Amino acid sequence: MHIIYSPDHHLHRGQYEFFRGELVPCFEKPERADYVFKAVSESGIGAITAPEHFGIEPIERVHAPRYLRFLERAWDSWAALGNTKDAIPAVWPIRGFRSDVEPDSFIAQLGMYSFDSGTPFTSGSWRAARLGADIALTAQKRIAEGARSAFALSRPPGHHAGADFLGGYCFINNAAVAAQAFIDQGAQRVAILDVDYHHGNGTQSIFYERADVLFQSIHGDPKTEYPFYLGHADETGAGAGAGFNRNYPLPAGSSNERWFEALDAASTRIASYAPDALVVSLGVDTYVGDPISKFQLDRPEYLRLGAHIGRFGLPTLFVLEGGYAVEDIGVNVAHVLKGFRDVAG
Ligand code: 6XA
Ligand code: ZN
Repeated sequence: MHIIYSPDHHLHRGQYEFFRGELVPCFEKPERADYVFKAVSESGIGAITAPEHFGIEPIERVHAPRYLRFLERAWDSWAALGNTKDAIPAVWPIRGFRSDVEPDSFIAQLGMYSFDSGTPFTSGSWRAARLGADIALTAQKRIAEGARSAFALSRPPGHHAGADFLGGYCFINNAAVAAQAFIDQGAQRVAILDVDYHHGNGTQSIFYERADVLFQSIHGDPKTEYPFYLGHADETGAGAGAGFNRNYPLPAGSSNERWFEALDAASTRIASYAPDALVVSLGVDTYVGDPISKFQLDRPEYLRLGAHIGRFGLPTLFVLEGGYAVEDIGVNVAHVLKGFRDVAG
């Protein structure tokens, strides 16, 4: 398995996020990827190499250019207002407000391009997010060159980022960028399987009206779990994409048995779709010890998940998403990859 990594994810280091009424140190922190790097290094799952650089074009295939320009300039705009701390939005154009008029104020723009207050933007966020996309694209390239599998070991994560919005610690949707790259290079169908605890609302929204990318997500029921407003079972795609989106919302606290039943249902759909490639949004915040999530997966389940994915027999690109039990996420990710490798070679 090819593993793509750069230590420059450290460029993105948010200080605080709002959590239950107070500012707390960010859950999404550089140590997460450091622990994953350590675990995959020690496991010998595959060679770890640096990303190549692909420019902005493959990112513009899934994100609006004006949103990317906003992100590129965001830190300078924020700093020009005399700010030195992280940029955090505090006002949003909710129903009845106008979002078709681009405001001049950076504060207003930040609210327009965000859906939560939990995603601090720092001086290095744009460079780290770009690097994350390069890591996903390098992993995708390895598979396009014939590799069976690759792992994009990057942060910040991506699956909450939509075509023109950030949130949930995500700025650029790495899984979507990689899936689109497969399509642009000739794939007819790509499946995305999102196993993070949280619904991949950004990925869903990017591909919702398309049949060439099947999106499936197993996650905490959005009636009680973040991101709350998307991820219900009746969201099945629209227009040409009708039938190509499937959500498996599970109650917080669901058993592992129930989680694997959802995985079986998603697997049946993947088999009938017969994709050319599979992208896995690999969050391990499904872990029993995760501080912000409520499923119960543990080491044996991560091995089982990896082996299950290996049995699809597909070219497979793993992209790192969430997981906040910092010292455990490395081992948990390595277990998924080991389980996969034991089956897929
Ligand atoms: C609210 C929780 C954000 C969860 C982000 C995540 N600040 N997404 O792990 O997969
Ligand atoms: Zn998550």
